[in-house]
Amino acid sequence: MSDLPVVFNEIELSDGRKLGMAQLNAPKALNALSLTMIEQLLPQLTQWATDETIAAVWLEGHGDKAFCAGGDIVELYRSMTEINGQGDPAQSNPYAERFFATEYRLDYLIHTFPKPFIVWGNGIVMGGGMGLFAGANCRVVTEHSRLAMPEITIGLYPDVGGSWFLNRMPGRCGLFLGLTGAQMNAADALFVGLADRFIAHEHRAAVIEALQGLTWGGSDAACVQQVMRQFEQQSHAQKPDSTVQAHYETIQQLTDADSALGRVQKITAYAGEDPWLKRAAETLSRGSTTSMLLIQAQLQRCLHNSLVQVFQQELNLSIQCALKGEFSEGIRALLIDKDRRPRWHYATAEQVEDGWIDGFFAPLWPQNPLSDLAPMQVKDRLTQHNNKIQESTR
Ligand code: QUE
Repeated sequence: MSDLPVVFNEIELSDGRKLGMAQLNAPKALNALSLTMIEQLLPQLTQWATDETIAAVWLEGHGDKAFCAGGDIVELYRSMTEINGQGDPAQSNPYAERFFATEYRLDYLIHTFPKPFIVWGNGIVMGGGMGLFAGANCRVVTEHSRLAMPEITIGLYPDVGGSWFLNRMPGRCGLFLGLTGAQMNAADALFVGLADRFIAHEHRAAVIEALQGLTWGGSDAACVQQVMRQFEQQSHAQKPDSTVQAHYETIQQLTDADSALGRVQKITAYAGEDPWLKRAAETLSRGSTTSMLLIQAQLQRCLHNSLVQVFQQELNLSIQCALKGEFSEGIRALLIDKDRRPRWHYATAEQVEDGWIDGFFAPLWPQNPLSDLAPMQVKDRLTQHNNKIQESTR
């Protein structure tokens, strides 16, 4: 097996074109996204996007445990402490800027990818992994899928497009999932619109073979869907029930309050016996008091923003989080010292001052580093289209 952090392959299809395959290859770290992985993925996926010999892309993780469990936050911790940490609060963090800006560029490319983009979301799909998953146009979940945005635990907020996709879930499910880091299964992901197909994991190799053997013609997207539909139909028996759907009314009640603080109080006061809701309430109550309010402010601010604006705003907010100390304290407690006793900036959500939260939204740059973000150029799409017509009339 290869030692490269992302393994790329191009496998031949029956019409002479190829399927571009990318495998995250850090199974011991649950395929957590490192800057190296991001910087390999971005140029290769960009090339595949315009390469006419590539019909579709397949993204997966090595091993059975995880597609991708998050970002390489230990390396971010180093950038926040060893380099900047002594003395005055840091004014900038070039490593974090490079990490988040490139990660969001990659996430955005997947959201706007001009051909079928299949993500095999088996096992853990969390944080940074959700960023790679949520934007794809063919998102597969399996009986092992566990999806979550658990950033409240580490003093961050649901980034990687979370400010976009949480706002697009039924009712206040996105707010609840973002505040509590609650885990979703495959059926939950389908219910909240985060996944497109349920396919049992045992079919993975057969799905790839079916794509290889497929008689491609007409729309590539429709060809891919035909294969996916066929395997989804064979997987029905293994599909779990949706926990989120079962608790929908409770989620609506627990999040129905007049203020951000009121919603935190209502969820954490949950006194029922359901283990999933109990765990959600506990994760929130132990989470960063700053994140509790930051998450709600961010979702509100992003409600009517474009996807480009959302990634630009997330970049600003993530770097502010990297500068203000709550994020590094969360990583320290969870992954560095492993004492699981973070000393949050404020002991309770009631004590958090408005000015502290407002400060996270202060623009860091006269021009956002993602100000050039745009879908693939119209002329590139036109070139693709014309090549296709030429080919079909040949
Ligand atoms: C909350 C989080 C993260 C987390 C745990 C939480 C997160 C993240 C990781 C993670 C996972 C696997 C790794 C790694 C980090 O864990 O964002 O280095 O190998 O990336 O409770 O937000």
